[in-house]
Amino acid sequence: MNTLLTLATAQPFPYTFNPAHTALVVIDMQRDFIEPGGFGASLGNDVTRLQAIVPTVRRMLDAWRALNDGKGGVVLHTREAHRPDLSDCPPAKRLRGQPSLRIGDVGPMGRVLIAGEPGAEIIPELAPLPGELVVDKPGKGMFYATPVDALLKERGITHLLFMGVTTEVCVQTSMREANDRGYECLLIEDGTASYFPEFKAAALAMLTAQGAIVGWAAPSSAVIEAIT
Ligand code: TIU
Repeated sequence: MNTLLTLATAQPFPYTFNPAHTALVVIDMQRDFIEPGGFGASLGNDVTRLQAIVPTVRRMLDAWRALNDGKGGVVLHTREAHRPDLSDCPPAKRLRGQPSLRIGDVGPMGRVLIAGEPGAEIIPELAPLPGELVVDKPGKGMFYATPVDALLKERGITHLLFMGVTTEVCVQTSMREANDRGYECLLIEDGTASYFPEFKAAALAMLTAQGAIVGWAAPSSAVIEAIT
């Protein structure tokens, strides 16, 4: 689909994008954040709040994958995952606080937040399809120490639609990094979740304030209606 579309109800004002130059970004929908026994739970969080968005994320993904007669639009999945030798995990990150399991420790889903371990995989319901981009990132933002900017530029991407977890940590950081690099960003508000609902609400408000200082927000239904 190579045409300009406008989401008239986007906040804080209408958002215009061309699906041919837009990537759907799915941040860190990994077992380690969404299932019991992973990194999110080890930090003391209730993971059920994150499970609630899975059907919505899947519906949005299915609609995006149906673009271009089923060939799909550009999809980027990120994973927060470190190398097995932890050379890309600063001690400041690993040693912070008193989690029940630290990054690299062996938990019920293998070594916590380590690339290749079961817990670091994207949940099966949202598994990437062949041809979709999958990038491991050592930080909260998807541009830090990753090839994401080059991968998007090679594909002519100028606009990003964000989903994933958690809203105020990896999603917000990635959206801010993208905004600073000149991408026009929209957060799909029912396709993102936080362990803290008040933080999700605050993140949505601060990203879209001051005339879309970081970007826009809209529900998945508006995006799906526009592209189908
Ligand atoms: N703890 C928390 O809310 N989030 C993270 O540690 N990583 C992501 O958001 N992916």
